[in-house]
Amino acid sequence: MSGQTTSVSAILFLLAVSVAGTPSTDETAAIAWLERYNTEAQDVYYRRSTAFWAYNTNITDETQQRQVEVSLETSQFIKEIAQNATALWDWSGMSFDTKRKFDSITNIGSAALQDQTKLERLTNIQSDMRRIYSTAKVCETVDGQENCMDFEPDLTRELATGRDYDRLQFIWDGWRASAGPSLRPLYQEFVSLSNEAAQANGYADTGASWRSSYEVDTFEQDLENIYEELKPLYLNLHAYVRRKLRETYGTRVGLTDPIPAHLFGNMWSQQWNNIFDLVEPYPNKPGGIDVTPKMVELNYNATHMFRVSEEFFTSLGLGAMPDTFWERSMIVRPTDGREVVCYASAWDFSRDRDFRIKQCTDVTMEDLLTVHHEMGHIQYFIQYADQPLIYRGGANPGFHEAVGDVLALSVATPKHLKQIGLLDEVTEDPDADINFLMATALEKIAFLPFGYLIDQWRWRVFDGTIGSDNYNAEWWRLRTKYQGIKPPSTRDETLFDPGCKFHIPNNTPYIRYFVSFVVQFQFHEALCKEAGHTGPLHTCDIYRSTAAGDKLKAMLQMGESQPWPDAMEAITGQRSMTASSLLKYFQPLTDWLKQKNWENRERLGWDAETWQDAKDPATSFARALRTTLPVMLLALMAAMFFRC
Ligand code: BJ2
Ligand code: ZN
Repeated sequence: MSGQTTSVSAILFLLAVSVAGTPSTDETAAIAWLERYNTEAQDVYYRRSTAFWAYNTNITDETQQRQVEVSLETSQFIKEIAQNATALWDWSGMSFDTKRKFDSITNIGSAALQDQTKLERLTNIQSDMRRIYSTAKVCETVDGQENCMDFEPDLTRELATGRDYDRLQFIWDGWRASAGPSLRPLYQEFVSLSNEAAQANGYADTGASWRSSYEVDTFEQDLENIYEELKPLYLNLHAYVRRKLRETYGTRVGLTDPIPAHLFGNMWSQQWNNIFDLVEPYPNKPGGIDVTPKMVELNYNATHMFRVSEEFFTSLGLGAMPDTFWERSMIVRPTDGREVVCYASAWDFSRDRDFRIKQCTDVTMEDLLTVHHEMGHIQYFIQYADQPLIYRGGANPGFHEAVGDVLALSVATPKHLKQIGLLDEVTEDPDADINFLMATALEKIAFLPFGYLIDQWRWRVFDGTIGSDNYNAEWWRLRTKYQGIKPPSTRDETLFDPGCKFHIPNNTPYIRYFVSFVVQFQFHEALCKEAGHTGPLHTCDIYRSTAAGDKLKAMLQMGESQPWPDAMEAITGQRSMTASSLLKYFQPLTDWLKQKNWENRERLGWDAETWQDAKDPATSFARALRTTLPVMLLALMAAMFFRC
């Protein structure tokens, strides 16, 4: 069925129930109309997913063109449905459920752009941004030959394993020089068009429209409160890691300064697990397990990693992957020279239980955890597949992000790794526990300020507080303020460092990950209780607990049909987001870090100005004046005194 036919048929069925121009209040008829919508929309979204998938797994001019065409057809469909819904139905007095459905289909995203040329431009910009990011490479000349490195796996591996300051900086700078500058003008134009669409939808700007998915007026303040609660733990981790990095890299890491951003084993310093070897609390004890060598030794491959993850889900009584998942997913980077969007993602095609993952899987523990993350999305898709299309989504976007991570918290415990053959022995030892918690903190606690700041930047870009002449400066102000890191080289406004993080050119909201990193510990604690776990929270493994599985399933099956506090209550008994489970999980490490930092007389935090002073001529002049002025005055007074 062509897109054109789809939208024409949509209009026809809508007109067929129209009542003399007055919106109807007949709820039974409205429900039948919504059901019809559901069937038609599934087809439309399936076509769209198919075209997007074709592009993401084979970036060419043709697949890009096709993706843009189908996107525009879909927007047309969405717009017509919303217009007709409003013309045909007055749902203000209908039930909660019907109202919720109508509210959802009349909130139409970028399709709200009235001007077709602008909509087409917006769609094209989004494709171009994805393409620029996904095909960017860092090239160097080796023995007279040009060698170009892809982000995955080349740059990722170099950053994860490299320990040479200058080489790491070469990779870090190279990536930003390659992807950033050409994204900048596109992003600027994107912001303006995207805001126009959001405003046509009744929101102040795109950021406001994103925040509305959380259905809480106090959302920003709630997050800020949670962030403040978690900050002391981050500051303690940061100070401890900073001292350890100084032991490795010498005075280039200042003990009261922000840390150079390229030293964390990750392109964005967002998770620091790859430098565990540099910061391990008890190097002669076990606990901080990286099972990568064991995976290699056991000849793991991508399929095996996905099967291990699937088996965890089925052990809880949750769903296995359908055959088509295995047949249609792309779980390794193609070797036939195709350019693909490698960044791991999970896809719901909206029909026929067609769910897929696209991941350029590397045989590492880090990727094993990412496999679980993506499989968590698929499990959510499976569980809410019987909901109407409108309700197939996470209770809020952060819930969707949390599912796979919750399981991964169990998978990464020494007890579990031993059970699945990835670890030879488990030692009961408090020092090993601290090693384990440190490894987990490098992944979970290090992430918190990063997860928080990305959309602080974007929300302010969308509401105009951050203008395009300040994109990079404000990005680094936030990176320094929250993460306590600084760039290893001078940045300016010809560069566009935010664009070098996938979710910016891909236009994926990011606060969902911050929410996820908080709520996943609430879910973990609740499921551990259900599984009858006793002992410290960080030792819990819910493997094979169908009681925990049932609890999780009940929440997943709700999809987006209820406001998220109801879903939260179904699984935890609480109705709000709280940092308490996370803090409980890390309590032993928090105590240890505080003690360690006290012994080292550590100054927590950093001077936020440090790197900016060094590069900004205005502030360096002011600083120079501040330090030299008193000396000059003294000299002047002395000279006058001796003359007299
Ligand atoms: C590795 C992971 C995303 C994810 C991908 C890419 C962007 C959206 C999807 C969506 C899912 C959905 C990712 C993991 C934790 C931190 C963050 C990061 N990839 N996406 N289709 N992560 O969330 O799975 O798959 O249904 O909305 O980006 O920064 O790496
Ligand atoms: Zn995700």
